[in-house]
Amino acid sequence: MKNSQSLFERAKKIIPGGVNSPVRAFRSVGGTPFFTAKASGSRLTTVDDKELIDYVCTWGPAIHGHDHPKIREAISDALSKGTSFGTPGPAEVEMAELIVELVPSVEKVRMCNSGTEATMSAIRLARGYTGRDKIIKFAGCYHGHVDSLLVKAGSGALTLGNPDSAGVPASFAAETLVLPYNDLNSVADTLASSSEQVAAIIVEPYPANCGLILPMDGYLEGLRTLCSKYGVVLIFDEVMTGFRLGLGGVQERTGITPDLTALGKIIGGGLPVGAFGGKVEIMDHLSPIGPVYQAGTLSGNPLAMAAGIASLKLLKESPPYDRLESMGRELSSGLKDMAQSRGIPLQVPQVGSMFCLFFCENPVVQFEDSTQAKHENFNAFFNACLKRGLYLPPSSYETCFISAAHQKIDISKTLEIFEDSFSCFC
Ligand code: KE4
Repeated sequence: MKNSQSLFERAKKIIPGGVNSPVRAFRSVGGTPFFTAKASGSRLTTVDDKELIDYVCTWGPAIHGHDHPKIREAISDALSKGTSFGTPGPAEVEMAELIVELVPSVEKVRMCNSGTEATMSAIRLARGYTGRDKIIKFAGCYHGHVDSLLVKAGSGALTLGNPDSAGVPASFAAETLVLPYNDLNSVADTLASSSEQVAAIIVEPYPANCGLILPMDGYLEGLRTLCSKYGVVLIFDEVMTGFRLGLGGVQERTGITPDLTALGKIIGGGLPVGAFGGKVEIMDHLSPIGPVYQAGTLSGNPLAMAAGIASLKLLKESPPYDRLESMGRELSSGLKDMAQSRGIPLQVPQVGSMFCLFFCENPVVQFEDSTQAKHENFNAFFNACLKRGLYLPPSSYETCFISAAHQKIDISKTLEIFEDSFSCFC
């Protein structure tokens, strides 16, 4: 009989932890992870035949909800012509033109197969372009499982208590300087003393892998000014926020233009994808025209391109961002009111279709603040919601996503379940 428990027992025998990505194991929230049988719109259906309202949206890609007919049709059409060519194909040109058109910083772009590849390649490119070795990242930010970026990382690394992963040589980690987010002085001091060694600053402009943290006024502008002053490449990791918070992501919302941008998730329409792009003078350092090597068997895969192009065209044709913002505000203010009326300390930072729950008294402006939140309260609330048919990300260091497939009925049902789930604190 196929149910989550039996599947998980089988999986644990042959897949480390029973999962192909650690955060899926529910290690921090407890219990057995459910296995998904199918997904459609705003809902997941588990192999135990339980329907859940989904606020993970496969960690971001499903901005249109699951199994959107236009995306399914695009994949099916591409499939009829083959699955992979290993040569240039027309869909790669169309995808690149869309990204260049929509993302302010991108003059040229290279496709790859994951957000990790995108950030890894952007870092290597910045090092090759500047001839410098060190990079600056921010505590709690997660940029995929790149050796040089698994230093004080967020997301699953933080969730499972290994923000500095084993297996990363000290010599590699030594090239990564970790500073606190939202603290411009620390960046200014570091660059004043060692800018000639620093190739790049990589930042999630709105960190969403240690919960959701928003920049203080002037912070991102300050990073831009400092990078320009010292010739340091500013990399915005918009793997999560790209096309999620607007067609041009955070860089369009803020008017701050990085030198390079990493993308992923939404641009693949649910299929494996990544991309990095930026200024021509930097991008032209990439092989085959430049000295920085980067490659991929399945980069620009025709099925992923078809799904991604359909996803981006849907966003262009009818941008869902105002409705996503309104649903985000409704859920975050509902949660805050429910907690306040019960005297439960809760912060619910929200922007667009992204929000998270920090069970703590004060607003979270830095990673350290997020570690002070009561994670046991999040875990209890997560499980109370799940029991009632609501799937939040299984870690207080992740961020919830709303899709354009969420309807009023989902939002009102969600608020009902939130209300009822607070009983877990009684
Ligand atoms: P992937 O290699 O997982 O496609 O992308 C890595 C990545 C890079 N940059 C940012 C800002 C990211 O959020 C991610 C991946 N996000 C996590 C969720 N927080 C993916 C989920 C998982 O690891 O299973």
